[in-house]
Amino acid sequence: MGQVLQKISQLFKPKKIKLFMLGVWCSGKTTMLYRMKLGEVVRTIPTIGFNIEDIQYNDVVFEITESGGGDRIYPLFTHYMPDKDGMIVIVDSSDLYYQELLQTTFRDCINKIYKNKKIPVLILANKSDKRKFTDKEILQYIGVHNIENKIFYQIIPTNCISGEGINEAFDWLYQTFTNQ
Ligand SMILES: Nc1nc2c(ncn2[C@@H]2O[C@H](COP(=O)(O)OP(=O)(O)O)[C@@H](O)[C@H]2O)c(=O)[nH]1
Ligand SMILES: [Mg+2]
Repeated sequence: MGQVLQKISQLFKPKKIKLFMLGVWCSGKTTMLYRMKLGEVVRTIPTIGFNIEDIQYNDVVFEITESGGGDRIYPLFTHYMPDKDGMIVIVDSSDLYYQELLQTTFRDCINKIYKNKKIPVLILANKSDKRKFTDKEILQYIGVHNIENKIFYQIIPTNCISGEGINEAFDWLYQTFTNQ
């Protein structure tokens, strides 16, 4: 009986999708995570360690992990990748800094998730209120061309302050992961 009840409750449990949010220092990771979770702008302090939040959207729960810690912690990210379903890459579209670090880390993370099935990657061109770079420049900065055969992606301009693009981002994630 217990097992039957457990199976029934699992049927009604929302599907969980695990995403890792990658972005260099100050691109807006923590602000974005809490904007997505709470619908408001929180004052951030430099993140130490990981922030992990469950965010429900329709009948799906997105578990989003982001991390601070600077360049020394980046190589460690790959250890957290094997159970992830996809990635969010967040970029400050007014300032494309630490390109090499971002490209290397992104490529290493994707290689850890990849299991012969293209990985969904949502690219947030954040700080759209101060945007200076085109989609093409942002894709080059991230190094999408290096791993195009392993991912499929969508780029969406976002602004954490006004909330622009955030519903569109969730819609894309939802459509992508429920149609798989
Ligand atoms: N103008 C503007 N500032 C933003 C936006 N998103 C985040 N910020 C600011 O960027 C700074 C760094 O954000 P934070 O979330 O701490 O970045 P993290 O280091 O990647 O976690 C903070 O001062 C945020 O308020 C945005 O869309 N537009
Ligand atoms: Mg942070």
